[in-house]
Amino acid sequence: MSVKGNDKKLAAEAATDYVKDGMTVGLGSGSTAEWMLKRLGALVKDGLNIKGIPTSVKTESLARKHGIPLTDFSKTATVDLAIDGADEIDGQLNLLKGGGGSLVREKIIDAAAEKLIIIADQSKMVQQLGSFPLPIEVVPFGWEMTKKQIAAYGAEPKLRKEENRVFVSDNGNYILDCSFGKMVNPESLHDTLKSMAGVVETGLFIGMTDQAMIGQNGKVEMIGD
Ligand code: ABF
Repeated sequence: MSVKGNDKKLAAEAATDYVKDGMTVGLGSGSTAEWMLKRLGALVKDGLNIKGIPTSVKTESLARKHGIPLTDFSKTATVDLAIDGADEIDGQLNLLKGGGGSLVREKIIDAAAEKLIIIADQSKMVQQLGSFPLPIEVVPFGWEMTKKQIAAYGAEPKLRKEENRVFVSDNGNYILDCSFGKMVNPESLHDTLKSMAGVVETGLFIGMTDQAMIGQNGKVEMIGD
């Protein structure tokens, strides 16, 4: 395994130390979160009593594969802890997420969590968010007009495709990947974008993260309290 892969694994496993018996756990998406799912599956086999709420259909099927019991918001109103990945993390633990296309359910679950821990390797840490194109989930109806509004605000939105077909999110929506460049004020950008007709959600997660576990060269740094 490459050091990089090992760093993601180390970060993910460090975060599972915060999972306690009886918790409802928000289960993140992405390759780092997959290490978390694997570890939680092993802990469940050893008797850990938790219920997971998955942030994507893919995470749901991985969680089932690892034997993690699942629940949903019709059965619980509390998420004790969410553990999730990110594409970019700045010094204030603001995040740019959605590279995997799961940003809407991720934000619903991460926002509902009493505590949000982000897991990543050092490559995700940035001074300013925005080098990674910002994923924005939009309603398919009139997406061309939504794209036009966003373009007028200074980004070249690209409709996300997968194997030459338009990518459709777990919620039946489209995703526009928007290169705004380095963001001076990500919170204000999010607010402006969110107010546009047709925008469902942006991949900017501002002020939501309690802690980050960052793997680097075989060690894990914990940021936040
Ligand atoms: C997910 O983690 C997404 O928001 C983001 O795109 C992804 C990062 O993936 P990885 O852990 O594979 O780098 O939460």
